[in-house]
Amino acid sequence: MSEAKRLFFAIELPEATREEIVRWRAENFPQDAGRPVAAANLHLTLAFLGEVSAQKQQALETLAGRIRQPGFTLRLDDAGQWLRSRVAWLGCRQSPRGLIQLAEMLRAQASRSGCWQSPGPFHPHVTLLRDAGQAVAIPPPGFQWSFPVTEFVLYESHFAGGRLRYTPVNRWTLST
Ligand code: 3AM
Repeated sequence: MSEAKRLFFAIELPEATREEIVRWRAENFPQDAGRPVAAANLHLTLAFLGEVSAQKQQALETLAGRIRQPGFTLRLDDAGQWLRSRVAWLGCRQSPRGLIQLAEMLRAQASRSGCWQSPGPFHPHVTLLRDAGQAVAIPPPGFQWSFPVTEFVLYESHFAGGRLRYTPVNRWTLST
């Protein structure tokens, strides 16, 4: 029997955007503010699934493939910190309807399939720093990254070579 995998659905950020964000982060957050998330790992989580068996993964992928909705534009123009979870993040001042709809759909499918259920409402964000246990100065407004979201991705989270890696295992196009 194959081992369970730690999985989550997310939106992938374009590589150029990830690189720009990393540069901006280095210029705008003090080095001791927290542990920076690697550029390759910057993403926006839609639904965390926890440890999932191969059989359940197959069922979730089938359900994900049934989602029919148009793409949307994501504009990352907000930043903040959650002290309780010790993260600093990027987000949207106004979340697109399509983003909320997609996350809601995936979370409901996961919950119906008996996966781990995310507590509370969906707070769309891209984690920038972890272990940010002390209040950090949030960069002033004026930054913005905008990009079209035309697909969503199923990622596996795993440790390899002493590092946390997020590997895409499947992706689905958003279309009407
Ligand atoms: O990108 P963020 O940080 O929002 O925090 C984890 C990361 O989301 C989250 O899943 C994403 C990929 O690991 N995550 C990890 N464990 C979690 C849990 N038990 C979790 N989200 C909710 N509950």
